[in-house]
Amino acid sequence: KFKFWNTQPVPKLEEIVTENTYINTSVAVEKVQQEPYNLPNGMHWNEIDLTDPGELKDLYTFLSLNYVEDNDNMFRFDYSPELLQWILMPPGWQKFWHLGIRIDGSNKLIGFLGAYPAHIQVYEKDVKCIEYNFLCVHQEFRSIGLCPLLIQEIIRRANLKGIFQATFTAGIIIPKPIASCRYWHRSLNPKKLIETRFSSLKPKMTMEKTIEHYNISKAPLQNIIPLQEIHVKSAYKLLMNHLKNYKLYPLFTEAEFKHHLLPRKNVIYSYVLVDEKENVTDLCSFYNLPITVLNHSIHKEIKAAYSYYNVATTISFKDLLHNALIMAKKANFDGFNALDIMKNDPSILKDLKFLMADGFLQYYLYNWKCPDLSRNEIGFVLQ
Ligand code: JJ1
Repeated sequence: KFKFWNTQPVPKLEEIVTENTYINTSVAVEKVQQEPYNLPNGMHWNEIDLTDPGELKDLYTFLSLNYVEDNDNMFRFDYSPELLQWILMPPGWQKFWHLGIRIDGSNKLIGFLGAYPAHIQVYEKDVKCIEYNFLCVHQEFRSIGLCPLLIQEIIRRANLKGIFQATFTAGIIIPKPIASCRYWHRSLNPKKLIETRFSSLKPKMTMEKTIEHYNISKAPLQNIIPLQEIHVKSAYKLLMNHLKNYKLYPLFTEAEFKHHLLPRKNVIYSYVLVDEKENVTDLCSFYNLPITVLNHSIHKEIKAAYSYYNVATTISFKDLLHNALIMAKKANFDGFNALDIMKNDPSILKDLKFLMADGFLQYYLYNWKCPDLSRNEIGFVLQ
């Protein structure tokens, strides 16, 4: 078990870590392996140019057919092209880290791993990382060792740029998670979610009663408005100040904050409350991650919102999240998903009619070890 991971600078699953430090020391860039890893015959490495509409579409299609599914293979993530650009092209992105594997001749894309820079705080230390995401191998090319090659090649490419740590999340357990979280789900369009079997009718509940149960007011509780350029300085301060409460959080620059939080149509939705001096006092946000419904005659897609960064100071956290649900309903989302991290307490989620979902999310660091974190010590959301 874990034949590949046992060779990597990560703690063993059963290891109890007490220090917060690197595993392998950093090396001079000249000492890093200069040649790419060898791929099986008939395949080659290819950097994908996400500024090229054709290449973006190619990656989108590949992921929409081959990326993560739920444990019953009923649903698959459907990251849109705009969503992929938002995630894979933050400040400091480079094409060198948008790594594809293609078949010689046909040029068919059969593997991908994307990375981008991420500066994170881990306990008392700040760590320069790459964040990697969208590890995906075509369904017909699985179990021939392409995942280890993608990971090693992206790490080599990080090392070549002087970065020796990485962070990522996954639904599965490998050596060794630093934290383990759960997905929770709030129905906004219960009829459609039940018809697709994303959720189910509770015993003794009728469809009408269920629709009534999940009914949500159309008007926000407070005067909440979309985050705009003029709010950036103040909202940035609010978020960074709040994140200091956690043991793992991103150290965004103001430019990164703008990239991640300013609203983008069909991608990222952010709202704020402001005081009389236009200072941002509260912030909530969620992103749009559609889900493909596999093998269904009527419904093809679920429009799902995923909770992002939320900070409440003048209203309760529960009211803030309630406002987020109202704004998501207004924007026609079918459901709202949240991890039980940060202030997303199970008790608050239950009050807002969330149900615990069946998915887990594990947080990982590469070439770093630190004591385990509990869910409410995590202040970091990876899309
Ligand atoms: O969406 C997910 N699960 C759905 C139901 C799926 C149907 C059964 N497998 C869900 N719905 C809520 C109610 C549900 C009804 C049936 C019984 C349980 C409750 O929970 C899950 C999230 O919970 N999604 C996944 O499993 C996708 C993978 C999650 C890992 C993500 C990896 C991220 C990649 C790196 O960034």
